[in-house]
Amino acid sequence: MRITKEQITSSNEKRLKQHQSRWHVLKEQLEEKGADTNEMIKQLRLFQIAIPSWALGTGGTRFGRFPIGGAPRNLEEKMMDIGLLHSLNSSSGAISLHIPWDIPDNIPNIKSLAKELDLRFDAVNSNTFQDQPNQKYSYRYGSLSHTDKNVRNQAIAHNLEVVKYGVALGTNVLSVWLSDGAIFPGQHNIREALQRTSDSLQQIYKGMPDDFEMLVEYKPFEPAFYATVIPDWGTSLLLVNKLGDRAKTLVDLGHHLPNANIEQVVATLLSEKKLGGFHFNDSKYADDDLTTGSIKPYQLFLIFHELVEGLRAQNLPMQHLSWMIDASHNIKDPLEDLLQSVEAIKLSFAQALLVSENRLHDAQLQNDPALAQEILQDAFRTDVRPLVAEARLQEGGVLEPIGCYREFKVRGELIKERGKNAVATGL
Ligand code: PSV
Ligand code: MN
Repeated sequence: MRITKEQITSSNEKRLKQHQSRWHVLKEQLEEKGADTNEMIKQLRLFQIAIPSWALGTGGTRFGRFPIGGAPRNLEEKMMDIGLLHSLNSSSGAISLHIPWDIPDNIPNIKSLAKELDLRFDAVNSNTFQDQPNQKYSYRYGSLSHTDKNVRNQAIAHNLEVVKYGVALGTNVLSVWLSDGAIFPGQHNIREALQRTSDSLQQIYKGMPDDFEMLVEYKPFEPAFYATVIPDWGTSLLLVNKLGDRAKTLVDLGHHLPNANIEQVVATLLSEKKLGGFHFNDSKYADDDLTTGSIKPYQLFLIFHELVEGLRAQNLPMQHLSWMIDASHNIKDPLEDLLQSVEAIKLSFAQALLVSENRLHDAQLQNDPALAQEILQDAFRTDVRPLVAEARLQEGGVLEPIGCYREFKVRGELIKERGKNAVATGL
């Protein structure tokens, strides 16, 4: 299924009057405060968030799965789904592949489909946390950290193969997440497992082309419930610092112990020039992989505030980092969920753009926490939905993504095309 230009225009025409009156009020209000609304719109229009190839089906949990039908059955169909999202929100113009869940068999065809859908390839992800059919050595007891050199070499070779796919697709970022770790105390030698991981990462790093970046993701637990080898940002930073300039840390919002101050992690990594990318999602307890912004929107805003301020201070554009959603959908329609996540990310970004950095900095220098809070919360409590909608409109998307998704009966069409029992590869 494809959404046509005519569908977009006629859906926007219906909503235009109401949008314009809301946008007019907000624009005036923002400009009275000295905000440059044109610049904000420009930044919002440029901002693209990659969709992971594994987030387009209903993931379920280990207790059960409730497929909703019409799931994409192969990479082409996944790209078509992302194309649908992108025509609605004009901000999902990138796809991130997990190998071997999504191996691009016919690269020229995949590339021309991507071009047609206005998609680019974001980071490629390796997978050494599952065994694949016909794989020689098992990852049951780890991959890059394994005690057996043969297993480590197999995992290194897999990562370099993923890099090759990346090169062929035109990306230059490899994202590595390891589930390596011990489930029980004493299971492995913590010090030696870290050392072996570091050595294996060195070999991957050395084997990458000179313009390739490696992002190292951390996670405190699951599936290793006692001691994950790369459990936190400190360990990731330690490893990437040893690797070199092209190795950076990747922050997945769900990969922290409860109440961790993620915005502080972001600020610290940024100031060390070691923040490489993001996996957006939201969580109440652990790696819940819920819709971004559904649980802690204030935290998301504070993270964006650090990002906007930190990147600006270093004269770097937002595009300097890899932005991606990493979520799992248990009961919602995955495409609606992704539309909601992208919207929440853009709203937080827009609110962060509203923070008057000079005033905030003065308040900080004057040691005035009450004023600092007023400034931050003035931005956070501004309803910026018309601003984000205006940016989307100008970029060729629809005013109301979820509303149009339902109006165009996208899920129903996908079920007609692919069937009720279609299942997507991935988790
Ligand atoms: C692990 O929980 C993770 O966040 C990593 O990014 C994986 O690549 C992804 O989820 C899919 O399992
Ligand atoms: Mn992740």
